[in-house]
Amino acid sequence: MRLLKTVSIIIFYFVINTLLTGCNNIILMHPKGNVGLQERSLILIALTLMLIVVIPAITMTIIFAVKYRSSNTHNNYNPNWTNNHKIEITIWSIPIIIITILATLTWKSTHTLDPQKKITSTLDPITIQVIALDWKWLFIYPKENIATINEIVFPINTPLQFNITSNSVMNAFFIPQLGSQIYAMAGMHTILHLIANQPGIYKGISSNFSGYGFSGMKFNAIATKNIEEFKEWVQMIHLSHKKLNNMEFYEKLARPTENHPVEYFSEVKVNLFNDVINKFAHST
Ligand SMILES: [Cu+2]
Repeated sequence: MRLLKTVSIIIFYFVINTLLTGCNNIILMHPKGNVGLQERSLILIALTLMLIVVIPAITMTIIFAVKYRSSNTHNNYNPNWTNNHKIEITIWSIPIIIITILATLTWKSTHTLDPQKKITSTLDPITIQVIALDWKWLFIYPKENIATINEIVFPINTPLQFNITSNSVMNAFFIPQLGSQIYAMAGMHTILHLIANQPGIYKGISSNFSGYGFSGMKFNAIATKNIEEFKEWVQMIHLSHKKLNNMEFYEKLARPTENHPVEYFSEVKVNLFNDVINKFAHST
C-alpha cells in the first residue's frame, strides 16, 4: 500500500507540475490567429473526450490490481461470473459515443479549416510566395515586387495567402501560433491561408527534417499593428540595393547555406515562383 501511495503522489505532482509550468512552453497552445484558435479548441476537445476513457481505465487498473491481489482474503472469491449486461452496455456505448463525436468534429473541421479555403474578410488577401531552399526560406511578394530571406511581415486581421513550393527536398511550412502546417515540395504548389489577429513576432519553422542546415531553417513572421506599418516595411525593402531579378542570381542564392541571415531584395524576376515549379515539373 505504501508503494501505491508513493506512486500516486509522484504522478499527482507530475501532472500538477505539467499543468502549471509546461504549458507556457507549448506555443501551439497560445495561438494568435483565428485558424490557430480553432485548431487549439479542436485539440483540447479531442483530448478531453479521450480522457473520458483514459482516466477511468487507468484508475480501474490500479483499483483492480489492489483489490483482486492474491493476498487479499477479505473479499469473496467469485470466479464463475457470466456476462454482465450493465458492464457490456457501458464498455460498448461510451467508446461508440466518443468516436461518433470525434469523427463528426474532425470531419467538420477538416472542411472549415481546409488550408486551401480562403479566409472571408472585407480586406484583400496578401499573397506571399514561399520557396523552401537548402536551408533557408525565400519569400516573394509578387504584388509589391520584393523578396526576403527568412522574414515575412504582414498587417494583422488581413488574410494571408501562401503559395508554397520547394527548390530541393521536401520541407514543411509552419507558423505554429497562426495555424496549420503544409508541405513544400519541388515541382508542386501547395496553398495555405492564415490570419493573425494580434500583432507580434511569431516563430516560423520547417517541421520536416531536410538535412544538415535544417535546424537553422527558421524565420520570423511579424504581424504589424496596422497596414501603414506594413507599407513602411515594404518601402524599406524597396531601398535595398540587392535585386533578385535573374535566374542566375537565384541559383546562386539557392545553393546550400546554414543559418542564413535575413536578406532583402528590392526587385524580383517576374514569374520566378512559377519558373521554379516548372524546373521540376518537366523533369522525368
Ligand atoms: Cu498555457
